[in-house]
Amino acid sequence: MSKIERSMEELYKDDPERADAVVFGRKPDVSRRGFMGGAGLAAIGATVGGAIPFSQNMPGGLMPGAFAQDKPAAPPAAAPAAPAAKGPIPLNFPGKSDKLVVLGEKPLVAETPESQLDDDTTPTDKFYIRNNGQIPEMAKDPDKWKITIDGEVNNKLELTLGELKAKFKPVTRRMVLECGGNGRSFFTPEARGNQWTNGGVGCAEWTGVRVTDVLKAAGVKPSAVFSGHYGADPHLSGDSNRVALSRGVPIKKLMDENNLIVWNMNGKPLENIHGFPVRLVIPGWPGSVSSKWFTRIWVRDKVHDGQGMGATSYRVAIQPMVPGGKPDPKNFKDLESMPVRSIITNPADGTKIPAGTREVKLRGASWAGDHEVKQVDISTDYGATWHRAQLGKPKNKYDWQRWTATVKLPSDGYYEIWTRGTDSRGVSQPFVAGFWNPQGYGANPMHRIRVLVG
Ligand SMILES: Nc1nc2c(c(=O)[nH]1)N[C@H]1C(S)=C(S)[C@@H](COP(=O)(O)O)O[C@H]1N2
Ligand SMILES: [Mo]
Repeated sequence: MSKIERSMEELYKDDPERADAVVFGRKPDVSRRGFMGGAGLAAIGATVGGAIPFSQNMPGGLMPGAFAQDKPAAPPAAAPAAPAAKGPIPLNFPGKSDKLVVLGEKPLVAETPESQLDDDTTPTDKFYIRNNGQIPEMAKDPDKWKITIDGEVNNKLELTLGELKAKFKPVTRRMVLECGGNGRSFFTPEARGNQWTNGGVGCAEWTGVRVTDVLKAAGVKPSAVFSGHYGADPHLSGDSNRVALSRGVPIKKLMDENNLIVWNMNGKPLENIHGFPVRLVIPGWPGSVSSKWFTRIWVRDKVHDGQGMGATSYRVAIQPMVPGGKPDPKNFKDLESMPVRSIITNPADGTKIPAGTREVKLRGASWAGDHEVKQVDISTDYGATWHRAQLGKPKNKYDWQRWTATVKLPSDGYYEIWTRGTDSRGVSQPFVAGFWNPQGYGANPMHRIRVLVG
């Protein structure tokens, strides 16, 4: 134990920002973005050091999370070849909020900052975007859109969306959709892929028909093992022989009655960017199985081998591997249920609160893949003590759970407020992102915000 502790202390002395990244899963460049602007430890001490009420609980030499709002960078159009833009890039896309942050432009990927996830139901303009291929042109005649269910079924189905709507009973469910890579930026060393913080998630009202009802009409054969899902978006290269994304799930998960084929999101036809005219919503598992611009479920007699299956895609290590190490291809399994996560949605990170304030009301959300969230706990003293939040019930299975809490702050000063969710099995969010894997799945460390009183 002392060996690791000593070296961590040394790291704090030599490179506090880096050490902070190791302990809290925060990237050094993210820390630098805030009010410290890259200033050294001495300046930090002078600015907030004396005013950190729980500083005795901070790991030795900890750099407080940099304070104040991140300064938005210029939108991409105004900064053509700017190397490594400083600060988040606001999204500029029709129908979407400019509070979303661009993580990638080709393909287009944007996340929702935690403080923009403060609604019970995520408004469509604030819902994150994740594409793997090109964005297809908007379908002209949605009711003629073709959907195929084939493979290990007794009756191959070829339906139009119009027929699907007429033949099966529609249901509406509020359910979380979350990218498999959500939380990836908290891994050290950096894992390959879009650097999501906690914002690859949203919880919308989805209207559509049950996948199980449609599968019953097709008659699934006993030989069925897995599904393969397809959408109409062209591959990024434009090569028509290649598929942008085609993932699937074991038959047991496919048969979950919560899986929907949806055409409405929040009571309106799907936006094109979210899969118009029809998409799958397979809740609880990586968002990549929820095909947008949905065209086909191929029921298979073996594990699906489409684009995004196998190797290290959407897969985690079976035996823990050395962070940054070389992956052994045999040591991977598919990421199935997403892990428990809780976020503080109000106040926003970096909020300044008037001097003399001794109580802060918090709001947040939590969810846990296939599981329910059992409790959410809050700490204002770097994890020394915890306070139970009031946790709401999900509206239906796979809804997220909103929570509220009131925390007392003993004096003015700099605080960090941490939230930790625990699922129905008793599994909690860890302090740091563990179980590193090359493409960065499953990182769910506690969410941490910074507030300054006075
Ligand atoms: N056809 C198609 N479906 C897709 C994708 C895609 O690239 N193509 N991306 C998937 C991934 S990785 C995620 S996380 C979700 C994102 O859905 P959203 O963009 O509506 O938020 O859609 C999934 N469905
Ligand atoms: Mo995703």
